[in-house]
Amino acid sequence: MRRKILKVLYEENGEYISGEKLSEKFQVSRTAIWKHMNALKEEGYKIESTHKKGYRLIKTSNKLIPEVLEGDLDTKEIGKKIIYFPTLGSTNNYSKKIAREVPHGTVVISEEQTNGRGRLGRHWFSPKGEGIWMTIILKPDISPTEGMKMTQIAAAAVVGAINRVTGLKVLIKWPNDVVLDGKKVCGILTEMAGELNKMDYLIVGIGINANSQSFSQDLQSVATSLAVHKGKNIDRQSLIIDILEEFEKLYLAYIKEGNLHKTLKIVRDYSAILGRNIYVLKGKERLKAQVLEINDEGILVVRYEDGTIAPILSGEVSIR
Ligand code: BTX
Repeated sequence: MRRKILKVLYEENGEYISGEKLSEKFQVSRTAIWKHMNALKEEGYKIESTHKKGYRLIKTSNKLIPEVLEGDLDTKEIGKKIIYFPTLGSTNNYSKKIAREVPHGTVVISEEQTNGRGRLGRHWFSPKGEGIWMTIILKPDISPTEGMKMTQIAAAAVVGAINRVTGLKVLIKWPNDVVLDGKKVCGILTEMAGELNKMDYLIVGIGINANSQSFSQDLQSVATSLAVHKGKNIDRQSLIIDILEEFEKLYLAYIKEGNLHKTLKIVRDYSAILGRNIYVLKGKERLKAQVLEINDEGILVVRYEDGTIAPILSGEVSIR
């Protein structure tokens, strides 16, 4: 009910609505409404209340309102159900727990993650209200070997959306980072569950530094945010909507056509490494290579210094 009250406040467009009206609408006492308002204020929503007029939501609070997101999203499958938390360990961990019980396309979003994860057990810094920390749960009828293609679809959706919503020119550092001036603004973590030839579910975790102003010393040299480059805060709600709508377009094209053509056009156009000299990181080894192409499977093809040409299925590269 609390979120439904919030949605009503939001739809009033900054105007007051009386406690009486709300209590009639939701069939609860005015004291109950008052308690919900206090809880929402504690969550960080800026709500003004006066004795005579009632309550109003100050829209600049820049907090996510999942019901509004659901309402504004123009999609068929993705985000029809949004599960929202003020705080959570990790949206990927939580999604794994619920994936079998929720519909395909469910999105889990949290204002902060206390245990955000990157690849190989690395930590992902996810401070409260500053970023977009979300996971899309998918149940496609595809082979598990295809699963990693979702990372490419997500990366393509994210660069397009950032470009449209903020005008910033971000690039994809294959396979799972989106960078701005060489620093990470977004990381993607795709995970799967199932058997060798049958996928149970797939989860695509997307972390975007939207409005962070600073990073800890160890992240300063590798991380940046959209707000730092834009010089002002960006609207997370609009960005989430654009990403999910674009993700659905590219995802459905892939399912329908059985290929990644639409996604790969974006991935190639916005690549930070195509044609560049890079290091391929293999364990402790760092091999010099040149990127030749991202092939139709979304796999990176490189030429090593000794002339050998080889595909890289996943893993780490760094720009020389
Ligand atoms: P990755 O392994 O490629 O990158 C992790 C590395 O990135 C860290 O070791 C650190 O150096 C750096 N890093 C950590 N936090 C940040 C940050 N906020 N911005 C920039 N660089 C950072 C990338 O893994 C995949 C990250 C996925 C995160 C999403 S958030 C929603 C979902 N839930 C979850 O727990 N993870 C995913």
